[in-house]
Amino acid sequence: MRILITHFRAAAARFAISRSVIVPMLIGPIIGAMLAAASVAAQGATNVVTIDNFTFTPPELTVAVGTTVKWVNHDDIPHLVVNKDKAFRSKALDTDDSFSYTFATAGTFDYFCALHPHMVGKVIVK
Ligand SMILES: [Cu+2]
Repeated sequence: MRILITHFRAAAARFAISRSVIVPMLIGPIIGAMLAAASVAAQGATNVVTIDNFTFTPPELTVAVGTTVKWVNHDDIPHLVVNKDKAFRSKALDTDDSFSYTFATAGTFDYFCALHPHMVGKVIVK
């Protein structure tokens, strides 16, 4: 009987050790995934160009190659986002419509609104 209890205690001790190793192994990737999701969200927030009162804000945005930029129209009239060199062109964006473009190559991308050509902006991709 004594041998049995000793054996049980040893097994319990092993279980405690293995649990202290396994739990961080399971939680680590979960926390990592949460941090990765948070950093993607933060990056997304900085890559939005808003259209308000016939103005692109920010008028000039610098991003890394591979970044997606999203334009959101907050005006109550339509606007377009058209690259001067025809790399991208949105459809007419109604209120709260958005247009996204992923910049795969470095360069300076000047753009304007096809309906209101005095509205201009620029994305610099490095
Ligand atoms: Cu416009």
